[in-house]
Amino acid sequence: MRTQVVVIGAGPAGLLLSYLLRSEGLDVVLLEARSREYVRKRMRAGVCEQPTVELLREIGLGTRLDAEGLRHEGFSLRFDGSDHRVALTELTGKAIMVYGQQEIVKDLIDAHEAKGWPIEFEVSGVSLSGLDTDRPRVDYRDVTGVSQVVDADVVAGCDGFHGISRPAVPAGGLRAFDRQYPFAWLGVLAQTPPSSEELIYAHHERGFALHSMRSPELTRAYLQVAPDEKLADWSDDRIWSELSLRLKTDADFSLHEGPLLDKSITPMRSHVVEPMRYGRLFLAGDAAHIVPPTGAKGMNLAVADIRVLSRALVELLQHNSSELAESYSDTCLKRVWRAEHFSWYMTSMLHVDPDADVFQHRLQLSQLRYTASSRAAATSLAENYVGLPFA
Ligand code: FAS
Ligand code: PHB
Repeated sequence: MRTQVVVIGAGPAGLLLSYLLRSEGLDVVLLEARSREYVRKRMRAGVCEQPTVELLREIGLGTRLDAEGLRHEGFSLRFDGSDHRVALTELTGKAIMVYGQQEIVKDLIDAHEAKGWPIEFEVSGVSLSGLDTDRPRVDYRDVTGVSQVVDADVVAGCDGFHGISRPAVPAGGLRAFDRQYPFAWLGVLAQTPPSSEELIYAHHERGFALHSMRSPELTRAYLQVAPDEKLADWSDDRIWSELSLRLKTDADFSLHEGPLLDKSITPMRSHVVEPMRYGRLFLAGDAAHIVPPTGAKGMNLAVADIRVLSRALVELLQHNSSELAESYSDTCLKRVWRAEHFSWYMTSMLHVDPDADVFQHRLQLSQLRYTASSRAAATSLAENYVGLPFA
């Protein structure tokens, strides 16, 4: 088989890249290891930056997002027993949209199917070769188990942190930067109306807690837990009790409990590879970088990468101009490192570090109190949170 671009992975990055390239008339093969149903149901990110929302609207994928998404103009930092609102829209003129990542994935899959653009689900044995030539090759087995070979002009590694693309780069081809945090997030989806109209990021001596939502009927919440925490040790009652303790304020706040529909534990790490390219392999999204989810940047960074990569590949493959492809990695890494710092900053300010001393704890509280009392500090946080303008 011969194509222009093989995209590995049908998460937000791979689906968006395939959609943008095919919209420009390029030939694409999109390979996904998991089933269509699994991909459509996988719950992850919840917050869309304004640039992400604007891009999805521009390409005709904003209808359901605007109908079902929840526009938010602020969120609360909860510490010292009270709420301190970060007035995002008043400070920046922008807003976020709470619209689950799995909804964006569904919209992108539906858009592919409406246009007859195939997605090969349930592939296996994907392997890459010839990445340092102008004719890279992708071997895989399709859903029926039949071996396939694709000769391409370019391979896009959109297969997430645990994919095969980044490891396909020979030793010395990439430099990795990594930081693992001494905690994880236990996340739940609950069939109960949110207990607050806006997100609450709570700093508490027992650990961080986040109150979010997916709809007027569904609450999404997270608890900081130990990195080796076992889900089996967390009954529904224990989860609600801990959330209630950590979200407690001096004001009247009552947590609406309800049946838990989903529970998961996500490790926390920061990771970046440089460059985000090796020959004809371009890495995007979690395949190239990971951020702790405290800053709600993961999925939004993937979208930003793809906006750059799609333009670069159209220029390269339709107009034989390699300038944007040559600058792809440098262009993306500027935004990546800004998001890495912001995510580290939000994580460090809000989580209890089990190895921290009293001095570090006092610094953390001082940062929170300064952010809550200084318009300049709050504006800096807000402009990063709503999403800095695309390059
Ligand atoms: P993804 O990991 O989403 O997609 C990669 C795709 O490649 C997957 O569908 C996978 O099945 C496929 N794949 C892997 N190997 C393959 C192979 N060999 N062949 C073919 N396909 C292959 N971000 C936030 O902003 N907020 C959050 O709350 C948040 N929570 C998260 C919770 C979890 C458990 C995880 C893992 C991540 C979370 N993130 C969050 C980050 C997340 O949203 C990512 O940033 C986002 O999914 C990145 O999208 P992709 O780069 O497309 O990678
Ligand atoms: C979510 O709703 O899943 C969510 C919101 C904000 C974050 C992380 C996750 O920072």
